[in-house]
Amino acid sequence: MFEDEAVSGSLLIRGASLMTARADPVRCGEVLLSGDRLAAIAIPGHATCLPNTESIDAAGKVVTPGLIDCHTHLIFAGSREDEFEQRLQGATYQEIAARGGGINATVQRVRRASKEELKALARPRLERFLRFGVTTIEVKSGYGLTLVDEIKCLEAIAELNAEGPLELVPTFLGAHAVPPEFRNDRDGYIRLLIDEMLPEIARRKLASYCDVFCETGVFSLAESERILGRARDLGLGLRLHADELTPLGGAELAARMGAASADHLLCITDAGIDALAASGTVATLLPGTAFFLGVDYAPARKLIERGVKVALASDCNPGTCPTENLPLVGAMACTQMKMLPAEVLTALTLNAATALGRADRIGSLEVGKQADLVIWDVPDYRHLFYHFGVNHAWRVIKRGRVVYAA
Ligand code: IZC
Ligand code: ZN
Repeated sequence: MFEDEAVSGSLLIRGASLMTARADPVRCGEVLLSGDRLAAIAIPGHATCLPNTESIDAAGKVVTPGLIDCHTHLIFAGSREDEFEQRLQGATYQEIAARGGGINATVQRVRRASKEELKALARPRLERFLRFGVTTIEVKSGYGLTLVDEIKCLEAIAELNAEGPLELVPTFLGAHAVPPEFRNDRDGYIRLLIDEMLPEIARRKLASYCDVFCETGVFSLAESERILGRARDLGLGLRLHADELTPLGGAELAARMGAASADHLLCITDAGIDALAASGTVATLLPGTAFFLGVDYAPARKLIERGVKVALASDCNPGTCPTENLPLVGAMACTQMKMLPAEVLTALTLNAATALGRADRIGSLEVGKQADLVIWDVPDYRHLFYHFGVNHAWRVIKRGRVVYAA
């Protein structure tokens, strides 16, 4: 996709402010990459003498871990600007879905698309993510809703992951909606999910996680529990679209089932917050969606103050958040949810890595971790969210290689 500046060997980044996501900012440090790993950090004047070390002068710039987007619906066909306009005129997301629009409108398009077409549609989206400093991205299926079409989407994710440079984490979201052919037999669709789709997808190792859209009119709390229980028995990790539009108790369910993440939480109750605080489940907030739907934001401050680990993600999808601009989502988290810039950066890196079960390998600048990082052309990390809506990424480095240069 881009010219490699460093194919292997060592790379030294000099003179930048470092935001490690683990410790306080380092004003002027150095980062040494060796192969695909971080070999040393913040040792000015030390590593420069290593032989065969290429170096990048990043004076006056900021280095952070590569951003991680832990909630996207990247595999889709078509677009839904008609619904966007209808919502501006007063229709709600649920009303549009009830008349056959919404998720099922995208399902019709995805079923007609081939795997190659889906991959071709996804590549420019991935490239936009990369240019905004995103180096790992969770991707859900969920617009196929038949065994064949869900496998087509999950295989597209696996093949895009193999192409690189972005790392993709696959999630099976067959429980995204009840497809039209099961409108009068929703239990039949749930049995299809549990008896056929989940076992086959687990057998083929096509998904790391199973997710469910737990929402009034979509999948109930009891249905969500049945589906997630089966997924857990098959060895999949769990995530949940929880308390997005109505307070159903999804956060409590996610916590009780040991889910990696409970997502959205616009309508989370105090009991839900307590349940998340008492569990290891990450709260993944998606302020771009609240912005795009024009609804109230999730209670980020309350979650943080009660000790819940908060991640932020884009929710990139054609219905409720068509964007790849993850730093802009971070700016929304600041201005609309009063998260501080440092909290936002942690939410977009280390906490997102935790939400994807990969915090041992990615999400912070630590010796031994994978060398995924971004050099931003800003004088201070707060500019990432303060000077909002534009792209500050100057170099994006994945597994030790420069994969994007501004
Ligand atoms: O296509 O509307 N909320 N899933 C759950 C979505 C939004 C995506 C869509
Ligand atoms: Zn979603």
